[in-house]
Amino acid sequence: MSSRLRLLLAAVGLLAFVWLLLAALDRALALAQRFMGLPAGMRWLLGLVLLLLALAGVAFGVWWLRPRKPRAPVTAPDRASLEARIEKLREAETDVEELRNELGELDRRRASARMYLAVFGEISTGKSTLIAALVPGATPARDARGGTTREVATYDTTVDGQDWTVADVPGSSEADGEARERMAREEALRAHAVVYVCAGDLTRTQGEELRWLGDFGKPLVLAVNKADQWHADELDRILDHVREQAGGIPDAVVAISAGGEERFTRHLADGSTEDVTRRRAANVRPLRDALDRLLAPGAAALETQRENAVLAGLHERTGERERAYRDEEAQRIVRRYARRAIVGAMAAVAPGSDLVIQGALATGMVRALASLHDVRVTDVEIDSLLRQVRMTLRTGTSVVLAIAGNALKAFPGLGTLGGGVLHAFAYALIFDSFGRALAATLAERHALDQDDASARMRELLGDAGTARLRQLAELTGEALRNR
Ligand SMILES: Nc1nc2c(ncn2[C@@H]2O[C@H](COP(=O)(O)OP(=O)(O)OP(=O)(O)O)[C@@H](O)[C@H]2O)c(=O)[nH]1
Ligand SMILES: [Mg+2]
Repeated sequence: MSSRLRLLLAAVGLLAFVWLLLAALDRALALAQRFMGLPAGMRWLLGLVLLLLALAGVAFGVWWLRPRKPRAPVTAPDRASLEARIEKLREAETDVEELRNELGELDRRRASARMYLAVFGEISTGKSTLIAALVPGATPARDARGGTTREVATYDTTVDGQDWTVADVPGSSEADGEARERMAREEALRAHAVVYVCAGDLTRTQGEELRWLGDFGKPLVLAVNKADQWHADELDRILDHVREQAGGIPDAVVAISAGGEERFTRHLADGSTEDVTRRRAANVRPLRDALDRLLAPGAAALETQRENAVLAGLHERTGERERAYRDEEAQRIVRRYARRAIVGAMAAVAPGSDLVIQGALATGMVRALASLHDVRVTDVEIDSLLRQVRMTLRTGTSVVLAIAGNALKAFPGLGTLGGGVLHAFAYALIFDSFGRALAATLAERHALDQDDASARMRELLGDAGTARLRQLAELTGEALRNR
């Protein structure tokens, strides 16, 4: 663009701005004049309203710009309640060995009075190399291929009179590494402090992992490794960016060079070549300093956060077991009641009559499922739920009977069982759909949400996959033969 054109544009812009300014001034003056023309009472009222609006605006600004509190650390349930839950699972013959071992490890580490440090991060970021530099004398497995550290390996050492155990945990974010990643995370929870190693800008997964670690509130250092790869100004830029990405979650962000070995091919004077392995110079001083500062309170002082993190992790894992146990138990309950409904149907149903859900059985199933999920239900609630279920059935009878009819054709063995099988199968489908629907509602909402249960039931009644129909056909056949 020529300078003349630019000058012209600037002049036009300036004129437009001045014109706008004058127009705004004119408008303000006109408003002021009208304001002054108002009766005194109105003037006061309007003035008050304007003042209130201005105050509200200021208050909103202050609230918006308030300093944000850092996220509160994850809260864990107390140990006694966790132990009680684990004991309950054990009584239900669930394998809880792993959970109890974790509690044992918690105590063992507390009693040892050692400082536990976990080195955590994605594959090949240099964790094993870093430990070798940080804990002289240790020789962890190192390799240029991703995923060399398969198991949690620990190294004992003494730093300034304090006994340390450093854990080298398997690299996360590796294909097929889900179990390994879980192991890594569990080890990170067991440590007093965590060093998160990366080798450049953080990826989204790394950012998430860092946030997850940060939520436990234990000392956390983000170490940007392989600093030797960059020039000083480039490193500064990367560090700034990583700090920004980390968003204040780690207690410190440091650049280090763990060292490691590099291989290259040397060309000799006689024209031949040889492969040479050379150690890179290591510099982990900034990490050492950060750790000295963060771990200064000592293992005992950092024990509360460590215990909190372990218990929070255990709470998650126990919850998973509880859910799995409840799912299985709910299936058993539904099957038991479906079987009873089949037998009951054969005894009571006059062919051609409506499908009326058997009240006592249905009530029994609702109670059993609610009690499994620790949800209290009253008789009134159960009655109301059953009323809604009956209504759903009234409109769905033909669908259910059609499905049952098709099932009789698809599984010819059922036909040999005599009359009434159609209804028996229909009841199997009804109880199975009702039971599954209710179990899902209870598991998800921890309440007897009757609308949700009915909606799920309608869906399950109309859409019974082949596998489910086969199961129900088998159940019907079995129940009728053993009658
Ligand atoms: N340039 C450079 N390379 C490094 C540095 N530290 C480690 N490396 C190299 O990075 C590669 C991976 O190092 P490891 O220590 O095995 O990485 P890791 O994180 O333990 O890997 P996994 O156990 O597989 O997750 C090796 O080739 C190291 O030589 C460093 O400071 N600078
Ligand atoms: Mg490793």
